[in-house]
Amino acid sequence: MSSSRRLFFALPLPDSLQQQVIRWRAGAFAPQDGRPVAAANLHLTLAFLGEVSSQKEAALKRLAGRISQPGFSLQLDDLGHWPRPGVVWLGCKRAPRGLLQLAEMLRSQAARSGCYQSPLPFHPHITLLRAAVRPVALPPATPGWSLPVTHFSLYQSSFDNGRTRYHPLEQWALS
Ligand code: 2AM
Repeated sequence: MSSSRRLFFALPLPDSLQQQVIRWRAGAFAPQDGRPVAAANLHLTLAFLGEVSSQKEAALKRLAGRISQPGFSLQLDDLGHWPRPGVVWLGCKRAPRGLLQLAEMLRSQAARSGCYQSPLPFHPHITLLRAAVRPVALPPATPGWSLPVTHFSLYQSSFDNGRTRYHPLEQWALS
């Protein structure tokens, strides 16, 4: 019987940006606003795959390796709160074409490989706080970081000892 893992494709944040984001977040939100996502878990999801068999994982990795597109940069200049899933997020006011193209390619490869894809439009975001179900006073602006995107990664999501961890499994360069 083949094992399966919970997987998603995402953009990682460089360590320096992770640290900048968590320092800013500590001053921008109150403890009761929500549960901060660990620095190492900050990412921008491109395509959520769900539970994937090892055979399907191998096929999705082969398809990801065939993606050929240039890198791009992303202005992290937007903030929002979705009370229903309880998420406070950092995103971009205008998603660059390269980001939309990459997410669309990975999502359509996933759908064709039998991974359910939400019919909701892709809304690129980095989750900052979870369990944010009550109203949150959002800061008026972000510090205006720019994320240089030179590669994308496949992550495994696991839950051990009461903690969610995202392990990067493989990455592919954009060139
Ligand atoms: P979230 O941060 O908005 O919760 C790993 O769980 C990543 O996949 C998270 O970025 C999460 O988005 C996203 N994710 C989890 N379940 C998902 C689903 N059913 N559809 C789309 N994205 C999902």
